[in-house]
Amino acid sequence: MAANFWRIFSIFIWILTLVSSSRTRIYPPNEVTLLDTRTVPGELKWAASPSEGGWEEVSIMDEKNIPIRTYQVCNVLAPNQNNWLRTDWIPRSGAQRVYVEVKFTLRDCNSLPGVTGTCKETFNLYYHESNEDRDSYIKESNFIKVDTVAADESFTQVDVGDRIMKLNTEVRDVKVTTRKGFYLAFQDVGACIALVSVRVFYKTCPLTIRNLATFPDTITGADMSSLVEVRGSCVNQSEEREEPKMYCGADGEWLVPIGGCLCNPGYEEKGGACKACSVGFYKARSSDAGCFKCPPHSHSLRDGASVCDCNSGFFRADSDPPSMACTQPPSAPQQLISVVNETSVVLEWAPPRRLGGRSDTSRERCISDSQLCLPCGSDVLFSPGQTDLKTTRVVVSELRAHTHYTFIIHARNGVSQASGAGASQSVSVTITTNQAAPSPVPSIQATDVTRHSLSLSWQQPDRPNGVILEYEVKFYEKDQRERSYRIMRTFSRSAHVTGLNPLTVYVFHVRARTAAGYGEFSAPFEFSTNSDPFPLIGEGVNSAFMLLSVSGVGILLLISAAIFIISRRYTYTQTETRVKIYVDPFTYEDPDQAIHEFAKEIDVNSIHIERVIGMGEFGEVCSGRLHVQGKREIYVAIKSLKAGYSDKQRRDFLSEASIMGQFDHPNIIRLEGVVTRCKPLMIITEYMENGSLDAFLRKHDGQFTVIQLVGMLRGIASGMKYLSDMSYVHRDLAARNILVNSNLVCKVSDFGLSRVLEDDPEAAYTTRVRRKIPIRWTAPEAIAYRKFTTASDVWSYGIVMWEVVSYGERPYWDMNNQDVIKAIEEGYRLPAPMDCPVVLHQLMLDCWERERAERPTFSQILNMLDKLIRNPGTLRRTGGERYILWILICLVCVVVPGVCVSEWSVCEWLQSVGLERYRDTLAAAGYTSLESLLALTHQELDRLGIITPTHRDILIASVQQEMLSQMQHMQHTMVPV
Ligand code: ACK
Repeated sequence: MAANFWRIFSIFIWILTLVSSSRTRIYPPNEVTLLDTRTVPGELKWAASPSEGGWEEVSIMDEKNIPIRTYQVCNVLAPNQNNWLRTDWIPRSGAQRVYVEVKFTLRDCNSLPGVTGTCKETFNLYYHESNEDRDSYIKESNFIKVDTVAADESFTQVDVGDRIMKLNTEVRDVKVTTRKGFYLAFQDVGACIALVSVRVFYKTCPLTIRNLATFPDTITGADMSSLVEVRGSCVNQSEEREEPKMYCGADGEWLVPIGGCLCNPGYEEKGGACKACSVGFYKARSSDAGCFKCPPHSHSLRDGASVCDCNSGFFRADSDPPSMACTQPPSAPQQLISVVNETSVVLEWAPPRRLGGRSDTSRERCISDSQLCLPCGSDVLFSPGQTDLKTTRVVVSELRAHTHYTFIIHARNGVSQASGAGASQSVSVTITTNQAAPSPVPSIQATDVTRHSLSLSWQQPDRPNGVILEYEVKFYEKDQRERSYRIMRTFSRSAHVTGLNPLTVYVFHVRARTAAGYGEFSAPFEFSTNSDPFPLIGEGVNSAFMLLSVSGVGILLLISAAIFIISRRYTYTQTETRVKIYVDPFTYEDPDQAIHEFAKEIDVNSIHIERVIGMGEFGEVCSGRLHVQGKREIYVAIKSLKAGYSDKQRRDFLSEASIMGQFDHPNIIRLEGVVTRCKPLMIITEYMENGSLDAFLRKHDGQFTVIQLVGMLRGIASGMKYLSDMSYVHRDLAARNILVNSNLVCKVSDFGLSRVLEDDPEAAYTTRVRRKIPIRWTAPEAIAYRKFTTASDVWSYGIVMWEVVSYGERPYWDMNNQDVIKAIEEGYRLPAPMDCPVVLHQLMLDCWERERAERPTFSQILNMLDKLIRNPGTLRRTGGERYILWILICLVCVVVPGVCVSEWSVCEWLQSVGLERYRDTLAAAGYTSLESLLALTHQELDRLGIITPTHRDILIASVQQEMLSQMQHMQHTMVPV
């Protein structure tokens, strides 16, 4: 029965072998085989236990008649089977996880006739790690079980002809990391099995190239989840772009590559390798996409070019990229024309005919004196410049007069230097300069300064450019700027200037004249005349003069009583309603919060600055246009904060806008907005065409009707009423801080707090207060103890009235601040200006009440002015009586000799008017004092034999003029209230 069984079984194996051996033995590329029984030549001779009656090695032939080794066991009838079969030692060769593929057949127990419960349908797989092949026997206890293997397919019939047997293939994996190799063992426990083949292998991620980096054949990790990090190496002719890396998975698959390499210059990627660019092509940078054709006028003669060489006659500048065509230097500029104007020359030329294929052509001009062939010095000016010109026109100025010059114009481009081309790209012209006006006088000195005169001297101009025929001296009072000036001419380099006012700063300019005409005026030089030795008020008062003053006061009292109409006191009514209160921006901790609450931020691009109109404390004041989107364009004034400001300056500067932004009144300067988000910071206000009121009035002295003047005053009063309604105290109300527009509308300006008085040139320190105060405009209580109120603004308004009616005269003329303070304390007030309606002067005097509660409010002032405008008749009565007053004074002086004492002697005065020659004549006739000369008449002059008409005029008119100017000083003290 057993022999029969084996026969059947062998046939079965044979059939099965035919089926299986028809398969090819090509392994997948990522599997490395350590053992394959089908490829072992000869017998396997594995260890078996028991050595007999258990596993048996059976050789069979495959279809190609190649013998293959199998092991079989089929002890299904006997119980308690334990048959072991062990492979030879298998070196692991670096593998960490090996796979065991077993192909086998297994007999279905049910199909075996007569078998009892001893038959099994599984076998067990074991392994044992070991460093060497030394065990010839099987030590079962060393082995670790991998798995129990069952068949997927089994056969039940030995009915070979109509049934195709299937082969079972089972794969198990084992981690082998501790020894150099291992054994495998198969344990049979009573099954009918044939091990047709056993293959042992491990997996690798096979060598690959990704992103131009080579990744080597890599054995997978020990665990199914492990990833082996592998660093790639750049392929030939490539360089690393970013470290190339890839991970090898347990299944022998590469994961996504990271980083990679780029082909070197001259090489491009083709099929995962870097191939040289062929002839006529180049690749400049490794990052370039590939090889490019050589640009125009260039070539490459060998493979692998990173740049193409220029064809002969063509060049490349250092800064030209390799992709740019090779170019040529430009040809020379053409049609050079020169136009000489005195000591400057305009050079114009046409561009070169050939630009050489480049756009960076510039003209570089050299210049030299043709005789000495020296380059021009740095004092010669070139506009727009001497080199790198992009235009074809240049103006050369500050050349020496009557000198030959040669100008060479070079056309250059980026390859001019590389090409070494020179003269062929240039054109030249020689010119001779003409006569030129003299340069300005470098400096002016003053000597012999007195109260009314000084002597000037100066150096010759650095470049006279000819014989100097004459010098011209221009001078003016600094305060007046250039509104009115005097001119003197002289042949020498000095001049004696007379007729100046005492203690006044004058500005002098000198210019020279040659046959070529006048040169430029020198820079301004400022000198001050000496002070008046006999101040009218204050310490050092001359006793005689005091007498004169006191007598004058008495007389004036009399005369004023006789001539002036005693003005009524105004009955003022208070009708103001306070609506809005001004907020002091300094109460804000953050000044920017105040500014953005009260002022609009303006986009700097909507401002077009046109010209500078003045200088403020913080920087330039300009005029310009503002065009806010959706609104019509308007003219504006732009005040800017100069660079390098401190935090305090920024705060003070912006405080003006924060204040102004709270006001909305036709007689208050309107704030358009601020620029704070970019530099310089700006304050934008409406533009006032006629500038500040004081200068405007001086410019139009005597040109307005009284009604026009009162109209201006009304505007200012209205603006001030608005400010006082808002509880804002201005503190620096003065004509210089009122702006006038083209319709003669006056608007109050110059706001700010601590800033105001620091900023005002009129502000001075007093001995009693620490802050600067514009003394002449300020009420006594504000000077004395800084009591600034609307009432002190009213005082200032009275001064502004006086400034307006006197067309910008300086209040208290040239009296010094101390004398002004003293005179006010003593009760004296400014007299009515010439032609001033009495009623206006009375209003001024009301504003200058010592007790501030007695002063009118702005509302009352406004009412008063409105009444005057409605009844212009009330304005007709003016202080023309002043003339009578003057005559009376003269009479007093004549009648009571000695009462009026002139500070000048007759002799000095005659000298000053150039009539010294009459000194003896007059002295002999008893004219020993200036006031005695007031008695001179034409008849008297006839009698004295003084007949020259101009001399007679001077003697009669000038003496009166002199006395009148002295009287003006007296009058400061002569209007007691
Ligand atoms: O007397 P002005 O011409 O008038 O010179 C000064 C100068 O700027 C410095 O303050 C003039 N100025 C100031 N604000 C304005 C304005 N809003 N419109 C016209 N001129 C102005 C001022």
